[in-house]
Amino acid sequence: MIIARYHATRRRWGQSGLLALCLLMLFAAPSLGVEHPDTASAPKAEVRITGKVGQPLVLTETDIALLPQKSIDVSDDHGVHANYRGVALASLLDRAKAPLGKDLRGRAMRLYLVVHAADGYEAVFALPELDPAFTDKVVLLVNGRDGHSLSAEEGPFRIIVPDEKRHARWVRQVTTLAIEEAQ
Ligand SMILES: Nc1nc2c(c(=O)[nH]1)N[C@H]1C(S)=C(S)[C@@H](COP(=O)(O)O)O[C@H]1N2
Ligand SMILES: [Mo]
Repeated sequence: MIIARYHATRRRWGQSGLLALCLLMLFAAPSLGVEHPDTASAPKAEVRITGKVGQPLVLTETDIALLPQKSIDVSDDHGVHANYRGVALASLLDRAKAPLGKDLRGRAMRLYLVVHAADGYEAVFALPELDPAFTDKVVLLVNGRDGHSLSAEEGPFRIIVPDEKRHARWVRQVTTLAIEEAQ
């Protein structure tokens, strides 16, 4: 008698457990999926360093936060004051083992950096423009403006070239830093 009731209870629980699982799969699973429609269209907060470097990297905002942080006051392309926060491009290239300092000579002088953006925009820097052994000017990869993350149009990452009169190399929506070699 007791055993029969036990089996009945177990069966009931077994059935409702199965029902709960089906409902979970039906309603919860799509939102647990890897590619949620909202996040799939948003640009990924990571930067790739590829090409002729010793150590190609994919860096997240967390990785970048571990590098020495710099902040700079500039006027944007509309004459509006902005305080940008980020890291020197040189420290990113150094982490990816690009030739800098004493190693930036000989064949390495044919190397250049192509900054790629999500909209297909590209801009080039020669490595000596970025290397503290060559220049005191600091080109930055920033992910903060006036204490906030960058807007979707501007970020998540942007290049800032503080002393450049035109802003054509202030690349928005940076996705990849590629080291290429002149032929
Ligand atoms: N990804 C991307 N970055 C870009 C551009 C672009 O078309 N795409 N235009 C550049 C030019 S020519 C200028 S003058 C500045 C303008 O900066 P703003 O969009 O913040 O005003 O962005 C630069 N960065
Ligand atoms: Mo421009």
